[in-house]
Amino acid sequence: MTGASLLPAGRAGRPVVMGVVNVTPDSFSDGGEWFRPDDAVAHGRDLSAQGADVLDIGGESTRPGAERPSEAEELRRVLPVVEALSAVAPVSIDTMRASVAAAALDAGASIVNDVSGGHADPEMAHLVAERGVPFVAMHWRGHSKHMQERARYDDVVADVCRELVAGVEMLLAAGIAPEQVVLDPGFGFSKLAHHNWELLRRLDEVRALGYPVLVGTSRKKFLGLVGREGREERPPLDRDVATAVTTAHALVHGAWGVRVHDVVAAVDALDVAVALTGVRR
Ligand code: PMM
Repeated sequence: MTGASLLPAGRAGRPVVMGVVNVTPDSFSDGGEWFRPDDAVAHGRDLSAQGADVLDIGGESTRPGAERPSEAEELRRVLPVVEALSAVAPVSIDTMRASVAAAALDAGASIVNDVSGGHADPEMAHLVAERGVPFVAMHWRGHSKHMQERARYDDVVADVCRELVAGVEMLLAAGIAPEQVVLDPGFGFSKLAHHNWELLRRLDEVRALGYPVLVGTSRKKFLGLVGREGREERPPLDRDVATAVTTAHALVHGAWGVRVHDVVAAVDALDVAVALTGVRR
């Protein structure tokens, strides 16, 4: 049986702009900046006022090598922020734990964003099916501690697409409705710089799987390496211009949404891309 998709739409012909609210001490680009709940809530309000259509709240850093917080600690970080920001904008909960997703949905979140695509916690797909909410399923090959050892592909786009399709089959078998599924190729997760570029270049092949696609390139390492041969990589906070270029590219290649830290830059880039190309969502 199919029903209506509960996925939000972007404004003014833009894809959905998902603003990142990391309630973590150790995320790679903004770790610690919004760790206090009041700061995270104020930041989310700012992102919403700047044009974010969804606020993506996470309490676990997924930077390469990161240690996982306990479940209790993750809940402590995200719940007050989810509760406060759900009154401001639609909220997605960025978690790999079904228990955290359940508590966040109870607190007002309306989308689950799981960087493991339901693979890290066997309860996740059942929970999402039961709640009937949209689910962002990202391409994933293992927890952050070891993920970069798994960045080996024959053809990164074909391999990622095949693994995404296998993941969707598992989600649908658990009872998730296909119209609630969003796919994400997982930029930077078990990917080297050239893998990320190839996935961006061939985003149409990910689109061709028939599901809405979320692009999460914001401030990632490969954007800090570009044009820096022989010099240090650009630090995360200096990657927003590069991110904006990939954001415009995501629109032109049919992405449903972009997950970004700098919402002002993303909205600007999308408006320019719409005006320039005539492509709208
Ligand atoms: N990247 C991060 C965290 N969550 N979720 C999705 N769906 N896609 C991503 O690419 C993604 C994500 C890591 O970035 P951050 O530490 O800056 O939040």
